[in-house]
Parts: sequence; structure tokens; C-alpha cells
Amino acid sequence: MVTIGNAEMLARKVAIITGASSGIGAATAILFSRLGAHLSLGGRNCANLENTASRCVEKPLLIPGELTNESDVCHLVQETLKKYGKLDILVNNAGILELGSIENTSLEQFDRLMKVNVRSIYHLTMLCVPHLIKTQGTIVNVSSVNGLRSFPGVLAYNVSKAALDQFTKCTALELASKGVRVNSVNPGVTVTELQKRGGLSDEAYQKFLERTKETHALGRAGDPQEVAQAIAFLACEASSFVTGVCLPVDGGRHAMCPR
Ligand SMILES: *[C@@H]1O[C@H](CO)[C@@H](O)[C@H](O)[C@H]1NC(C)=O
Ligand SMILES: *[C@@H]1O[C@H](CO)[C@@H](O)[C@H](O)[C@H]1NC(C)=O
Ligand SMILES: *[C@@H]1O[C@H](CO)[C@@H](O)[C@H](O)[C@H]1NC(C)=O
Ligand SMILES: CC(=O)N[C@H]1CO[C@H](CO)[C@@H](O)[C@@H]1O
Repeated sequence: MVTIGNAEMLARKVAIITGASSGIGAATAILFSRLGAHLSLGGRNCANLENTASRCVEKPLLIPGELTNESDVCHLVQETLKKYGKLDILVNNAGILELGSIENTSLEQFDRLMKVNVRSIYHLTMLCVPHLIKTQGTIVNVSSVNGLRSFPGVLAYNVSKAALDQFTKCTALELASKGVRVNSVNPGVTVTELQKRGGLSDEAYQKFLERTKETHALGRAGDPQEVAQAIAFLACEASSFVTGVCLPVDGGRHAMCPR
């Protein structure tokens, strides 16, 4: 029986993590490596990927590339199998958020969001599934929103999110009989390095954090490591009877209603 807190929780497991150069993806990579996993990290920013790698226990395989580039995605899977010979865990973490309502969106925006948030994950998952079936592996999809969830006027983003929710649940049912589990985590406001250095003035940052006292029942924003813990749970055998769920890791935000 594998239990949470066991330092060997992911021992000998091979995991692909996309968007591993910062935030939740980086925190997940670092935690997974402490739990004994062998890692293959995808991301766009080489320097940031190196930074994540330097904080891992064992040097991960770094495969920089664009998820929207089909040959980059094939390369990610091929290189992982070449190095490790198998695949146990896929963490779909990369994704983008853009603002826009039905009055001021564009087809270009729709295409871009569907391409990055849905098509690329669809493609990568397709390529990984045969290998995950061999190992009775797991897939964890991560919301990429990093705290921007509460902004209104995110139409194309919401459509891509709804598509992904169905993707998680459908693939969970399709792969259940083959022993592959598929789940997702839905983080609330999560303070990432990206946000801190992302041009927010001290005042704006303070306001942003103030607001989470009201928007999150637990009265604060989350830490990427808290999301990483949930991902590790869903990725390991401690969650062996869990599939097709979208787990909010959001300080209770999902249960709240404005009044
Ligand atoms: C995809 O990436 C490869 C190499 O990584 C590059 O040669 C190719 O031009 C890229 N394709 C597109 C459409 O950007
Ligand atoms: C788009 O429309 C929404 C809703 O009308 C508005 O809140 C938002 O500021 C607009 N964004 C831009 C970039 O015009
Ligand atoms: C769009 O998604 C965000 C983030 O999940 C959510 O807060 C918002 O209510 C959604 N908007 C609509 C119109 O569904
Ligand atoms: C159900 C769920 O959490 N789906 C998420 C999958 O990942 C995308 C972005 O990568 C999010 O937008 C979805 O919310």
C-alpha cells in the first residue's frame, strides 16, 4: 500500500511534465523528484527549465519546445522513451489564459486558445496513452490559470476549459478498463514566481493578495507546492480508486457564491 508522505511514493516512476519552467509545473517537478520519480520536462524557456532542473534531486531530461508544434510534441515522447524505456505519468500543465468577451474576442483568439489548451494536450495525450496502458499509468491535467480564474470576460478560455473538462472525463472512461486513471486539479489563485516578477507593482500585488481574503474561504492565495501535493496524490497509487475527477485545490473558492 502506497501512502502519502512516503518518500518513495513515486520511486522508479517515469513522468512527463509540461510547462515545467515555472509556477505549478516547476513545483510539481521538484516534488516529484523528491518522491523518487525520473523526469522528462517540457517547456518553452530553456533558462527557466535549467533552473527547475537544478532544484531536482536527479537531473531531469530537458526537452524544450512548443506544445503547438507537432514535431516538438513527438520529440518529447520519443526522447522520454529513449532515455527511460517507459512512461508512467503524464502531467498536462502547460496552458494559456487570455481575456476577451463575445463582444471583443476574435477567431484568432479562439483558435489560439483551443490550439494551446486543447489541441496540444489532445495530441500529447494521444501519443502517451499506448505507453501509459503498458504501465497502468496515470494522467493529471492541471488548470493553467494560476490565479486569474476570477476575471470576467474570458470567453474563449472558458470554452477551452469546458472542452478539457470533457476530455478528462471521457478519457477517464475510455481508459478505465485498461487500468489508466485520468484526473485533474483545479487551482484557485496560486502565487507563482511568474506573478511576482510579472510587472505587478507592490501596490497592485498587495491588492491582489487582499482580494483573496474574500474570494477564497481559507482567506489566502495558494502556494504552487500545495497544488503539486495534490498532483502527486492523483499521480500515485495512493489514489488508486480515483478517476475522472476535477479536484479543486482552491482554498474553498469553488464552493463559494457571491452575496
Ligand atoms: C517545429 O519545431 C521544429 C524543431 O523543433 C522546427 O524545425 C519547425 O520549424 C517547427 N515548426 C513550426 C511550424 O514552427
Ligand atoms: C471586453 O468586453 C468585456 C465585457 O464587455 C470588458 O469587461 C472588457 O474590458 C473588454 N476588453 C477589451 C480588451 O476591450
Ligand atoms: C469562466 O471561467 C472562470 C474561471 O473558471 C470562471 O470564474 C467564470 O465564471 C467563467 N465564466 C463563465 C461565463 O462561465
Ligand atoms: C478539468 C480541468 O481542470 N481542466 C483543466 C486542464 O488544463 C487546462 C489548461 O491546461 C485548464 O484550462 C483546464 O481547466
